[in-house]
Amino acid sequence: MAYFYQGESRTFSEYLLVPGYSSAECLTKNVSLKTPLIKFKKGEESNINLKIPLVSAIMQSVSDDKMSIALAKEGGISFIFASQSVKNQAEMVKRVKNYKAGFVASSSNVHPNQTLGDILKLKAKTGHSTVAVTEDGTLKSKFLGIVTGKDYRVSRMGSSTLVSEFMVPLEKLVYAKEGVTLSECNDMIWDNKLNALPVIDASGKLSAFVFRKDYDSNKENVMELLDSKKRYLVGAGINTHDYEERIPALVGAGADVLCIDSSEGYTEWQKKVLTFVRNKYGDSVKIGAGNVVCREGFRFLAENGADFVKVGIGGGAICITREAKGIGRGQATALIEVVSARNEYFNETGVYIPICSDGGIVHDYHITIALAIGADFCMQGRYFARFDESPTNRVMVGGNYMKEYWGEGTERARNWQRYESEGSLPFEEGVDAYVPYAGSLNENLKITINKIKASFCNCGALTIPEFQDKARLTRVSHSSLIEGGAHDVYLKDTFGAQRS
Ligand code: MZP
Repeated sequence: MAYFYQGESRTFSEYLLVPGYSSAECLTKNVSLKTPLIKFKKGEESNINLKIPLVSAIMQSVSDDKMSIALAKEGGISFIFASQSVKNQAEMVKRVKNYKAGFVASSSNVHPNQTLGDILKLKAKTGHSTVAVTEDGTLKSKFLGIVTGKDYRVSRMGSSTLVSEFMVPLEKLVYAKEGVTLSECNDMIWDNKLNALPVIDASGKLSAFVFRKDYDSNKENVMELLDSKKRYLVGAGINTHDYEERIPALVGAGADVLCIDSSEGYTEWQKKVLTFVRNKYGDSVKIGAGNVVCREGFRFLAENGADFVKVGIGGGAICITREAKGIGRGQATALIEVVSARNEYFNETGVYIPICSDGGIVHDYHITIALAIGADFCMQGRYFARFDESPTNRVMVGGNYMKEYWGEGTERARNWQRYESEGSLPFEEGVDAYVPYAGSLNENLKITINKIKASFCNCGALTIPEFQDKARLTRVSHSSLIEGGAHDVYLKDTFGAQRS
């Protein structure tokens, strides 16, 4: 007969924190959200700590090199998506490791025979007002000049006007040569009253722009997550098919940590991947595994050498695994069970394995609830997909800006694959969707982090371990959930900033 779990499968929304005593020291500026990413022994420290308990999801629509850089600047880490060729993924990793703060690779490029109409479309899509003009419209060809908003007047020029007629050519531009330092670039920007300074390599190609608007963020950021050579930390997803080829390429490219990307982690395939890593690299390569939602799944991955374990099946915003296959578990319930298995494992072995709560975060306070339950960090997709830094298009839908967001279990994401022999599943486990565009990661993250810190203060805690020790959680009824939002009033500003 089937086994029946006692109790229902619950989500984060079904819990609230009951505040504890807060001393005068409980101020958000005193809270540290430092948290371990990979396992460590009792009495020791993890070799990799995050400065904020957030990582971005292993998804095409979320984590590329641009997102990785933006998140590492803020103290978190991205896992670059694995649903692409090994070569492309390794190149993304390399771009993060080679990134020099302040030097931005141009992603809005045209050739001189394109038109004003093309520039306007590009601007609407990317939001960029500085466009590079190159011989063939890619960064692989010679840099010829730039177009900015000052170079055209839509009311006076036809949309078929050629870029060559209104671009500012290289000979009229102030530019720097590769090898220049960021502070030299900033001086040139100030001395020449520029908004953007092109940096050109020895063969005449555009290697980067340095922007005036980035000046403040280019100053040293204490939250940056750096390796011993002062390069940003970056993670990379892997799958259980081509790992023998993909892992060496990612390790060679400089990935700091890997993670198996799979909706179901309690499998022989994951054991094979973990065994491969331990046999080939010993403990020098760090790898997370998952996803699991029960104690047995956790044990299995822990005993097979996972450096962290990811929890969550079916809770992602774009996930329909539960509908498609009837497989999954409420995220809060899954986390409660896996955290208790992790704590047991720690008491038995003295090895602490961090838990990542993956998917299903709808409101910022859900992150705090996940941490209170015992997660060490949270992986999010929908949250990050909304920002400028996510890889997807910004599009206008029904008068509002949206960003595209699709699951890894959609045909759209699976199309890259070349495992025809194994065949892709004849049904989808994810949806292709939009999320409301929310602006820059930095601005949104500031608010999220402040909310988490404020909740810590309400509970009298200044660190994650202290919070986990002191947190008191209560279940909420459906009617108390309604009581928790604005109710029985008419809201004045229904068009204000989106709540999260
Ligand atoms: P969310 O933060 O958008 O709610 O969830 C993101 C998580 O959903 C990912 O980290 C991954 O575990 C999961 N995911 C990604 N694609 C699918 C799918 O297509 C999916 N079903 O479930």
